[in-house]
Amino acid sequence: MEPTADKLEQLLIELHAIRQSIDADLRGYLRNDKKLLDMLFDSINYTLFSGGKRIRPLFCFMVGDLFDLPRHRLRSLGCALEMIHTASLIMDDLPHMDGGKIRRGKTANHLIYGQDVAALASIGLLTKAYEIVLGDDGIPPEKKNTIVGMLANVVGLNGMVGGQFVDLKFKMPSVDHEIFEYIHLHKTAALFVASGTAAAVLGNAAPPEITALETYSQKLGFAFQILDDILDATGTCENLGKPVQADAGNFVALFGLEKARLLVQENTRAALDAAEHFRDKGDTLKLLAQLLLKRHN
Ligand code: GRG
Repeated sequence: MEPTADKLEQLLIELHAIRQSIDADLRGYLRNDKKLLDMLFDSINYTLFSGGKRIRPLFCFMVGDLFDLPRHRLRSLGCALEMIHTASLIMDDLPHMDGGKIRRGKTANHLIYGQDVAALASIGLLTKAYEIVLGDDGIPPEKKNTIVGMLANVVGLNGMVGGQFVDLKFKMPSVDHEIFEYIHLHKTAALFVASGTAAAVLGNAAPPEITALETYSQKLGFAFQILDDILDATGTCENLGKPVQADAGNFVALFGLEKARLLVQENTRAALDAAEHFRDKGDTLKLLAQLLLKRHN
């Protein structure tokens, strides 16, 4: 199904408004009242407000809508997801990790603030994510435990840290399809899954609804990362905000453009099918999937 231009336009306008409120909330959570820490906060804010698309909190809000959850109930969770994502980008760019020099068209954090400060900014931001969910009086205690557990799990050994480890330590030619899938599912798709399922927990979703959201977000997250690899191999530096073909372990380099495009299609189709579970209410999820896969950066 091709969405109408009208519907996409409407969603874009809505996403823009949500993005502005997320930014305002993030600024509120990251107010610094200690002069001594100015440089650390500058480093955090530099990357946190450098033009991220805010996809994870946006997705979390879309899921909240499925369960008629008022947006303010998702404020801490949405911001926590963006903090985790930003922490991972700052760490990923460090020289002993992926060694990125440019992120979103701007000089990488550590090249401005130093590796020591960037590492602390990443850990500080990551910890803040747990803190703000734990400190949210609007979330019942038993749900807080579940959600913070989900966030810790997605970051930890069986999540992004594990995915990054495999990405760093298994290089061509030993990377097969299975290893590649592990990396993408853990580095990227897992945070999409946590964004959808944690919002669903807050919305008192039933187990089959959580399962449908898990499938939707995992397939979408996987397609999103493969598309990232396609853009990396075929896009322009201007569009991407980073040098093209930077990653030697890029899916396109390993398996070719045709296979990569096919995988994006297959996984998007599977995400759209999973959204069917929500009938008419799932239409926004379908639109979001189609929007994300039309992106050029
Ligand atoms: C400190 C949380 C934490 C993890 C440590 C460094 C690391 C382990 C993991 C790296 C994970 C990583 C950088 C995955 C890439 C995910 C990805 C596709 C990023 C681009 O997402 P977009 O397009 O970015 O949403 P914007 O710029 O819009 O925010």
